[in-house]
Amino acid sequence: MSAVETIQRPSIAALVEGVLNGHRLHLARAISRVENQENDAGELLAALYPHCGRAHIIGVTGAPGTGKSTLVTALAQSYRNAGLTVGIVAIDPTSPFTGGALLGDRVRMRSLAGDAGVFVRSMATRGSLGGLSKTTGDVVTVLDAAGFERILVETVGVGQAEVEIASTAHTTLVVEAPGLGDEVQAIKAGILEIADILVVNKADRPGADRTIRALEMMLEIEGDGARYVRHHGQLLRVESPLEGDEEARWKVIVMKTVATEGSGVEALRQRIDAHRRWLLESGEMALREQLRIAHTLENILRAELNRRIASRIRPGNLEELVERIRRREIDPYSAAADLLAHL
Ligand SMILES: Nc1nc2c(ncn2[C@@H]2O[C@H](COP(=O)(O)OP(=O)(O)OP(=O)(O)O)[C@@H](O)[C@H]2O)c(=O)[nH]1
Ligand SMILES: [Mg+2]
Repeated sequence: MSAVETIQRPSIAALVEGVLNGHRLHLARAISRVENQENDAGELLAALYPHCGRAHIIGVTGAPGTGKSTLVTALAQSYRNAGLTVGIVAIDPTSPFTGGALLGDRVRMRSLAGDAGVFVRSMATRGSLGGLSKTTGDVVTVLDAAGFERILVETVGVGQAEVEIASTAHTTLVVEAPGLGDEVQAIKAGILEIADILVVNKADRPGADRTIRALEMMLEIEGDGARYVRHHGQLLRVESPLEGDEEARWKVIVMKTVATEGSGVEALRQRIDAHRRWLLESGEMALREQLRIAHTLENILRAELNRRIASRIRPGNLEELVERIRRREIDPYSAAADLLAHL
């Protein structure tokens, strides 16, 4: 490798050292390598992983246009004022054909530009079908290793993948806004149950109080104890130590914000911090960590299996197999078993 190539493409060791020492260029490159799923991304992540586990990860999800990016920016500023460093990962749902929202997010987040205590990364969802959850988790791993104390992950709560990402955070905010129709979007999308904190943003808009009342009513109907429903991954089932303990459980409440003006944001940050303290004191943090780890492991296994299966199927072979199944010469179950047997 020539000297120029070495500069353009630092070794894993150099990248790891750069990330751990907070060099932004190395951090950006490490994230790119992870995001593009380059061959040595696994090696890079393995080297960074032992330095992880210090960040508090906050998922922010909700219907399109509820003000998530604005709120994330305002929360980041609030954390900066409190002396904490912040990493931001925004999953950009922009269709591959337009590419517009990325710029919008960047413009809004410009107020944080030039601050060494903040790192913002927008991720395109295109090309990562099925792997979005893994890639996001990997980018969070890099930011965690780099020492960011709070990591905010913005996803649009529309699909299973986005909901999954949000629900693997330590604290999950579900953002709602008035004026998006009569229905409460979070209820419609079925994402209410992943919320640790419900936020009604755009509280300056007409109908805000009605939205708040609707959510509070939902919380009452949903009743107590429902907070534990999500505590099972596919590989792991965990039981909350607080199951059935009314007094000790976390109370989901509805909070009001006007993200554009920053009002209510300070109180929201304090509520997030209260949730973090509750997680630590109640023993729930260990539980969420178990789930996060199980989730990570599942994602890695799935990605690796996919890679191996793809490498077993030579171009043209799949078509041939499909054709044989179509002619009823073989069934898809036996065909899959055959392919897997060769792994
Ligand atoms: N009136 C009012 N407008 C707001 C508030 N928060 C955000 N907005 C505006 O709402 C629009 C959407 O805000 P974003 O922060 O991009 O919303 P988002 O949820 O991130 O949008 P997507 O990522 O596209 O789903 C922007 O024009 C914001 O300026 C608020 O509290 N009040
Ligand atoms: Mg956004």
